[in-house]
Amino acid sequence: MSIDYTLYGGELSYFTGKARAYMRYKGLNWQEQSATREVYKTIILPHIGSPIVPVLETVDGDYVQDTTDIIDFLEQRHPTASIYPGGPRQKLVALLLELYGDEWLVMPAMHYRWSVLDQQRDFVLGEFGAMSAPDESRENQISIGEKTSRPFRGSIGALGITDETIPSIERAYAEFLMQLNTHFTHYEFLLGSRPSIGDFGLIGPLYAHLGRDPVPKAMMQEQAPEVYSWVERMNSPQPLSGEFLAGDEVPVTLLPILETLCREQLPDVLNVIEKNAAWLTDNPGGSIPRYLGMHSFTTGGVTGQRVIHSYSQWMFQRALDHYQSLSGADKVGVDELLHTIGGYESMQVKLRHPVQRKKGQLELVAK
Ligand SMILES: N[C@@H](CCC(=O)N[C@@H](CS)C(=O)NCC(=O)O)C(=O)O
Repeated sequence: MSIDYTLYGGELSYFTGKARAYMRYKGLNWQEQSATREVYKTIILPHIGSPIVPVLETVDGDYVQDTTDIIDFLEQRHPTASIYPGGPRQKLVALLLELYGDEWLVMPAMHYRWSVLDQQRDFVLGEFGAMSAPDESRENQISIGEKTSRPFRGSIGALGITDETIPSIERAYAEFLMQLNTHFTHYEFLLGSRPSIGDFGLIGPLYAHLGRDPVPKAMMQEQAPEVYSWVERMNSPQPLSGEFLAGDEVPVTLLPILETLCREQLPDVLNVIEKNAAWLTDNPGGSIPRYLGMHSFTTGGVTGQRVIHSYSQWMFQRALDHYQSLSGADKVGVDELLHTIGGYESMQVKLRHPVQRKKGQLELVAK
């Protein structure tokens, strides 16, 4: 029997974990292939133009890059058991938590992979080497991983992970783990017994890095065993099963996490939007560089500098478009939630320059 989809990625990759969990939940006819040097050279670079994973290939020879686009492409083809809740509150929460997993939890994920490398060196470097060269000996994989992981290792300062911010990143992550652990003592997934796009956003950081690399995995198992069980559920789901909570309910156990998201991440995203708009005003019709210099951010009460990731606007726009399409009782219900979690003001932003992705490039353009 031919395979409908191939996902090129790796067990160690943040975003491959997100797409993989989704494809398993949908019960698709698919396979995963390691993004070896050969795959980068013959498939990823020619079709995507940049060395990035994961990439989805269809049996018809279509290629999709970016987990959000991969998921939406597959959702259209396989709509049964949609991972987008129908209720306006739940849908907003799911989209915001996808944004949080994709763009904010990258800090603890990269910190607990690279700042503690001395305690998990052979595992982490060996995994990089195993993805590029699965047939090499472990010893050779470690030395290959030493080279191929350099761009990732070298990026942590730009992500805001420095001696000054590390204690606050650790504090914020410990608090998040505890809050999520409380949530998962009551619920199977974020919004009931069915995983939503929010669950798939969170599994990115919480599997490959924080739930698999030895140091943070031990921490999760010890401090947040219910979160660890959720990671296992996400990786071996009962396909197409479960329901979202009735009555568009947002569990109170998610509120503290959403409050942190609104307080810490949304100011960062709003500043990205300003920077993107200024760039587009100066460069009409241009493709916004992926990184636009550095800006301040605050986590765990401490302020640092991190890269301005232009892409964050595109992710946030998904939540914003949903919110700004609401009216009547739906809007009233969502506004009540936004006031509770401190996100109301941020969601009133008017975009001077909405952005979109263009096939064949990673840089965003004006819509
Ligand atoms: N937003 C993208 C990001 C993909 C991504 O950042 N992949 C990492 C590995 S997990 C990578 O290949 N990064 C290289 C790069 O960003 O150039 C997605 O959802 O797929």
